[in-house]
Amino acid sequence: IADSMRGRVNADEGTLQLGGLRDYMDKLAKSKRIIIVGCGTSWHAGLVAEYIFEELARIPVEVEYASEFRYRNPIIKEGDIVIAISQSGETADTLAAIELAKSKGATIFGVCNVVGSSIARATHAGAYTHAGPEIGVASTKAFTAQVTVLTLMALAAAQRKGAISDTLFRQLLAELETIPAKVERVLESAEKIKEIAYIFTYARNFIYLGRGLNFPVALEGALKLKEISYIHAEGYPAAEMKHGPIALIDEDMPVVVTATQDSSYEKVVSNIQEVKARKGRVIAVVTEGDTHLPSMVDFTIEIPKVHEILMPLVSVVPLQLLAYDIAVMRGRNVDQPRNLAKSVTV
Ligand code: F1P
Repeated sequence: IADSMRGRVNADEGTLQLGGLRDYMDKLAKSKRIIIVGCGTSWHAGLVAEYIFEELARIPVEVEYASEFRYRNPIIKEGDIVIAISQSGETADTLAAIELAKSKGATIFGVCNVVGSSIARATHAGAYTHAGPEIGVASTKAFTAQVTVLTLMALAAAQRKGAISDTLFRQLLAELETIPAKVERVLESAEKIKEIAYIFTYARNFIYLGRGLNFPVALEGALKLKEISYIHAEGYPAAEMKHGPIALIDEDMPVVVTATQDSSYEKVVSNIQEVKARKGRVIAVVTEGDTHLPSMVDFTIEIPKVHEILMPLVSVVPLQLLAYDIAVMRGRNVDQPRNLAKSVTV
């Protein structure tokens, strides 16, 4: 995160500047619609960005799998901005989505990690995440870095169009600086997460739930478990559970719920009650000091209090660790999972 921010943020007379987007900031702030494309983890970062752009900059956002976008005939209007997110910068579906959007006149921004990659070169402008090389195939720090950069983009656009108060703008920028220390605090729970992983090492299925900004985090937690431990896992918005997945819940179903104390806390607590009433085993990610949930659920993992807008940067970490520990305990090669390639170029 620190690397993503370093060099990206230079306060010029109190205005947030993002190097690679300097000449395009007006276009971004004035855009009528943003379309975000990406695959896998990058798509999840896009879903987080949808909440943040709409909340802070009040620009409508659509998020689409690049792998689907390229196979339909999307309606692109003048002034549309397409943001393509890719860790490797080489994903074929994302590259094809860019070419399609470009041919229809959209302005393309890239959020990539690899400097000079094919996607970075195909875009009009962009911001690098500078997260360093991902050692493993499954994206982890790329997610955090992508969300950081997208948050900075949303903040810069919001400030430029006057959609955000100066107080909130400054508060979020200052809080972003505290995220690395908060992530360190989450890592202090590593032993506890390992104990939980041990108990569920041989579970056959998992459900992940979250609301608001924690919904894409639920998707990402489930994807990490699938990718590196090969356990079937599904992520859902917590409120969607009753529309189907609730039928799956019994005493053999671990349910990972991100239940941090934010605007959706009460609702998530009632979703947890629904799971417990059906004997599901709940692992809840909770805010430090929550005295209510520990007595309701089977296991809790505490994370520090974070502004709701920045929550995914912290709440994703225990889910990444849980997936990692389970995969290691199952004897999987976490860096080179079967059937996966670092960049999917076909
Ligand atoms: C997209 C992605 C990753 C995933 C795996 C396969 O890559 O789906 O999210 O973890 O590595 O590719 P990218 O476009 O972000 O490089």
